[in-house]
Amino acid sequence: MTDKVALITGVTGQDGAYLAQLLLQNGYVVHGIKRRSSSFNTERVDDIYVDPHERDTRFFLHYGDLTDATNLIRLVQETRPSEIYNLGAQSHVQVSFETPEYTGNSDALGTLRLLEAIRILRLEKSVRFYQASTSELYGKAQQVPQSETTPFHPRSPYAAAKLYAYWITVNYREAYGMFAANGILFNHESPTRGETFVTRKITRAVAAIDRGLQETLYLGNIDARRDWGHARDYVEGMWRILQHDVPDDFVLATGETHSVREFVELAFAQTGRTIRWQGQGVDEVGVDADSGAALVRIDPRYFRPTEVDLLLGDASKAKARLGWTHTVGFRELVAEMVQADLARAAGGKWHSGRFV
Ligand code: NDP
Ligand code: GDR
Repeated sequence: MTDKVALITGVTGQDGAYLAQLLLQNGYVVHGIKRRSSSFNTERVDDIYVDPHERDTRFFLHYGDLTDATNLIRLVQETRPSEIYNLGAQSHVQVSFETPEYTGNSDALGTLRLLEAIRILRLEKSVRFYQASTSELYGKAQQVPQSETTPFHPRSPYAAAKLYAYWITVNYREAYGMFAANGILFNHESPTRGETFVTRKITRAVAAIDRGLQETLYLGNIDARRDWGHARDYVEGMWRILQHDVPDDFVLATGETHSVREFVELAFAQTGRTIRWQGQGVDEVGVDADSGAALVRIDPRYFRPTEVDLLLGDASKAKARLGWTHTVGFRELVAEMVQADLARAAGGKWHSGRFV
């Protein structure tokens, strides 16, 4: 057991929920910041939340927002964390083209507000700060694979906002001697991945098509390539970054890259379907090899004004210094996500990392 106290922004998101679970297992007291919403938004953490009226708990939720500086200062003051994980963000790349100002406010300035809260409360020497940085920083990278030394070239308002967050984290480390560290994480997914990210959109559609609830899956650029890992592995890496003896920046990645097209093929294969591609460009269609049904079509609405074509990470620094490596490979990830969506479609309930 430990007397460590963690504060997590974005606790209701995919990573926040996995991280809260890991830290509770490691004996931490965990405080999470959730946003006020007109409908329930705590589904991912409902299974670890215990009503404080009922029995002792080490997991607490507080209302807050990264756009509200006074709220952040008060929460840091009240919860007195030894570790802060800044995972909260408007995290959707395509949405950031529609809401660039809000994305900058929450993702860039939100990070600054949290760092300032630490400084205002004079906690620079007692708090360790983790910033959720991203492989989107590399954007139009000239170098493959991408490592901590690869130059950044952001390709979206989201990536530009995260670039500011990355550098302000480095700056507070250098200027004030804070233990402030960036995890530059490549894409990581899970059965609780947000439904509008491409992997989950695909696995949900595969399950719905299998049950006869949907006919066609519409996608954008299926030739984009990503280095996809499992969120459970990556939150372990975040924790290790803050346990390191010095604050530093680390890439977490699998070292494998696959296209959206390959993800589609593998996902449908989980339900016994083979996809044959016909046509070209926006007219390309993914056809069921047995029935001839058009299961996948291209919708240019999902094309981005500027795209990130190829991400492939080199996590050798994290391996050497943190002893971190991924454990879940691409095929296993796709299988787990499809099986989870099939179980969900059949009425299963998510509990402790699986369906029961
Ligand atoms: P999610 O979109 O699943 O979760 C984002 C979380 O941030 C949610 O809890 C959301 O709340 C919260 N949030 C959004 N806006 C605000 C705000 N203004 N104030 C406070 N909280 C806010 O993202 P992931 O869990 O996938 O990612 C976690 C972090 O890691 C993000 O910062 C993301 O940009 C970054 N990242 C993610 C990668 C990935 O592949 N998953 C890779 C690299 C970086 P609500 O539930 O109410 O929407
Ligand atoms: P990404 O994830 O932009 O890499 O950001 P996303 O799953 O949204 O897109 C991956 C690739 O798939 C292509 N694509 C589509 N994407 C979506 N969402 N919907 C579609 O229909 C579709 N069709 C094709 C995209 O063009 C893109 O190339 C994620 C987020 O979690 C960020 O917060 C994080 O920082 C990065 O990963 C690393």
